[in-house]
Amino acid sequence: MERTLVLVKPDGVQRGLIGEVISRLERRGLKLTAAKFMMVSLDLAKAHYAEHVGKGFYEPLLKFITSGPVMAMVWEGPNAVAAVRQTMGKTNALEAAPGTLRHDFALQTRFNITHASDCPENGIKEIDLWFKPEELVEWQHDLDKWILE
Ligand code: FUP
Repeated sequence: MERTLVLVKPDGVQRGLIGEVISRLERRGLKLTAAKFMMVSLDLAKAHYAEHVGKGFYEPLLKFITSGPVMAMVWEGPNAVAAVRQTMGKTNALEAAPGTLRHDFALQTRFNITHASDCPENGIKEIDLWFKPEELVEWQHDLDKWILE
């Protein structure tokens, strides 16, 4: 089953949206596999956003993601990466479809509430970066029989 890393970023935490994000992913039928509430070290932030080194928004992005606690999670399900990205909406909240988290709770790009892995390969890499293997919980999601074909 596919897994994806989801972060409720410092703006989402400060705005009291952890529950909203979790609730939407639960209602969607995805399965929570790991979660931790944590401060992000500069090293972790740099590793996570390595692809953006040198871009104009890189330094402000590092400052933002290390500015307060984040809720880091792993969610699992068929096509979990695409499903979660769909629930989040486009990176720039102004382009996010109505009903998506970013549309409903954000206006611009930096303060866009959540992060979610953008492809299955990055999902694997990011989960490896943020979680130790023993932090991933294997459990039976009994509702799967009403959600998964
Ligand atoms: P996403 O995969 O949706 O998180 O988006 P990106 O990996 O392209 O960007 C990572 C983060 O950088 C975004 F969530 C917000 C920030 N960003 C900006 O602040 N300005 C930009 O022009 C692009 C991204």
